[in-house]
Amino acid sequence: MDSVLLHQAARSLGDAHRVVVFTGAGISAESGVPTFRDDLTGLWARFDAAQLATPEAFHADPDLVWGWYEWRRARVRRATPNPGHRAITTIVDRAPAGTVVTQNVDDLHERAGTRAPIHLHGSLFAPRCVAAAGHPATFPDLPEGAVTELAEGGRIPPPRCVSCAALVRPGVVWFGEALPEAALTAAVEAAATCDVLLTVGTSGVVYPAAEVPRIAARAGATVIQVNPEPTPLDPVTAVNLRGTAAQVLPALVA
Ligand code: BV8
Repeated sequence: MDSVLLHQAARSLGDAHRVVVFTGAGISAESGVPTFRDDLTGLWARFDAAQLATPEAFHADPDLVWGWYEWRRARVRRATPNPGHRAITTIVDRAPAGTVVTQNVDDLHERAGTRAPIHLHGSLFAPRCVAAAGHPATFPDLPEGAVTELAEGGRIPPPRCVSCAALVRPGVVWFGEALPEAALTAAVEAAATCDVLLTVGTSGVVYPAAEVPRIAARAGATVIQVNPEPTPLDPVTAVNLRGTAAQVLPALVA
């Protein structure tokens, strides 16, 4: 890792009053949670995640899609935050005004001590009823064994909502669905008014979330990127740190 760039990024973060950290699936990769564009394994190998993460897929085969999300929930439950998550908690705690905006549906930022991250795409841990009201669904969690037996994925019938008996669905934002208005508004407001935006582990191709770092750049913020690969965010990045989250981020708070 280029020590001059690291020093430049650490200084920008240290001088900033308002800091936004924008994360994608790559921040959880070193916790063992596959990224969205990693090849899926086992039964899921024959599916494309973006095909499964749609209302149409759930409507066509609710047991398959619910099974996929239960498999992912079980994997996240077994995962632990990595040094990258913990460094992000330190970065936002040190800033006078720090905000985490995540595209991820896992709870690893929360488990690393980050308070109230903005979840643009919902959460694996907030299933809801499919009825229009979309009221939170309460239902017994599947016994851990039930999902690990399907470790490489398999059909699990979704539970029924206890208050209206409609199907329960994952509490995530699928492709073709609108993002939660309050979350998107808060993320755009934070990006438009920050001094530094640190983007970590995102391919920057899923919209409207991918607008967030671009809004910050247009508003004159310094954009710092942490990613082992080039991304479409390179042109709006002032300091490009080519490396993984768990390697680079701790060096920014050392
Ligand atoms: C909507 C929840 C309208 C579900 C997800 C404008 C232009 C083009 C297309 C569109 C557009 N507007 C809308 C669209 C369509 C679509 C879209 O963006 N398609 C893309 C694919 C072209 N968007 C939508 O459908 C959105 N809805 O616009 O609705 C509307 C409006 C009003 C009313 C009705 C409708 C909804 C999008 C949300 C989809 N849901 N997740 C689930 O998780 O199952 S998105 C999904 O992708 C995940 O949340 C994921 O986080 C997200 C983005 O991917 P990344 O996080 O970037 O992950 P990825 O795997 O791609 O990349 C990982 C990166 O990490 C890589 O760069 C890699 O190099 C790096 N990395 C790997 N290891 C590490 C690392 N980095 C650091 N350290 C490491 N160790």
